Amino acid sequence: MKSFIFGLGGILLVLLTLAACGLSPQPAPTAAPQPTVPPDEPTAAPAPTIPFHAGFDYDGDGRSDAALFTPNGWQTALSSGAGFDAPASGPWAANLGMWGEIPFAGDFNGDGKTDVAVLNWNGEFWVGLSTGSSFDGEGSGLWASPAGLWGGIPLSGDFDGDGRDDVLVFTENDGLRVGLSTGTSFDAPNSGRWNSPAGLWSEQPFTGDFDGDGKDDMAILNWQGQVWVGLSSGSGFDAPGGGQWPVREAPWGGMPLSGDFNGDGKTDLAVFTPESIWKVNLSSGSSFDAEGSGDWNSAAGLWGELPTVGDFDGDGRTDIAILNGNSEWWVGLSTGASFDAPGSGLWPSVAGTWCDVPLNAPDFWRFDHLTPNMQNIWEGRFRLAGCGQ
Ligand SMILES: [Ca+2]
Ligand SMILES: [Ca+2]
Ligand SMILES: [Ca+2]
Ligand SMILES: [Ca+2]
Repeated sequence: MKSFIFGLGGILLVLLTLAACGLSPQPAPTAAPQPTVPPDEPTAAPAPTIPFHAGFDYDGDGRSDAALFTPNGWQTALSSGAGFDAPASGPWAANLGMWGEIPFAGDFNGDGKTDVAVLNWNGEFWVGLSTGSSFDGEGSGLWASPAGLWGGIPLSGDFDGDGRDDVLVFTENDGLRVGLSTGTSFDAPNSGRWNSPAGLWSEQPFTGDFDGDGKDDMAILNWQGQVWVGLSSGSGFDAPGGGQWPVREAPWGGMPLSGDFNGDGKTDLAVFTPESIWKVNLSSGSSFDAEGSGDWNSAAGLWGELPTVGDFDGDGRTDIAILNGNSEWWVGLSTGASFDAPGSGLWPSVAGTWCDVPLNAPDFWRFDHLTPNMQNIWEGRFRLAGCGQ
């Protein structure tokens, strides 16, 4: 018995020895360790404040999109975060807008989806409410208002801070006319002429919540490179704190674009210059020279192309996008200190061709001195050089 056990032990010993020598079948080699994959970046927290212009978010998903007024109707280029080709991009049905009328955008009924409107030759406002896939939502149509005047420049903003964007018409001889939205018209109480320390015809107007109090304000850039601000009280642009604000650098001849480029809740001013430089003037609430102001690097933008703004990646900071003569969209995503965050560059798109009018921009169209290849001559209609208009 003992010898049998020893015999078994010997056999086992031999087998173990053989195994150790690699003569018995080996288990499959373990796969080489994989390079460590960093976990996905956490999704950026939503912006803490309601963005100016409701962020130009036509489908209401939290990322800004582009909308275009074209001779053949309305188009949207919806952001997916990496392209302007999200589903539902392309032509959107609407019952407003003759080519030659003046388009603008805002969330006029305050439902979180940005709408479109036109000011027509009769001084009427026609509104197309977004359904998320068209501009013919219930309530669309002619909106009554005391503010309309053909020849004026319509700008939008939530001037009384009730969550619905209103219209401001900047006129040559009739001051600033405001139409406050009721959700179905632009004639809420306090609509009419609003006083302001800012705003002479021939200057460049823009809007935004410059002091971050929840009511959108208006401002102008003048030929001296000065910026004058009219802060909204809810019934005028003459609240305390308005007047000339110090500015870092806002050269006349550039294009002023407003947005919250550093995401602090106060609307800032960027001026895109003929040298293709983005001069960013950050609002402190009482000036446009807060820390971080200066020339921002950008992955996008040559002078002569059509600059627009929006928070295209939905991180709370306003970005820039440019539609160029090849009908390409180039995007510069804000880092808070530059427009070249990862993801910037050429974005695929299903809409936006040269000569379309992109809406995400203040009015710079009427100025005919801007550039030889994009003459924005104001003769009652838009004119883009080479567009046969
Ligand atoms: Ca809306
Ligand atoms: Ca409002
Ligand atoms: Ca304000
Ligand atoms: Ca800001």
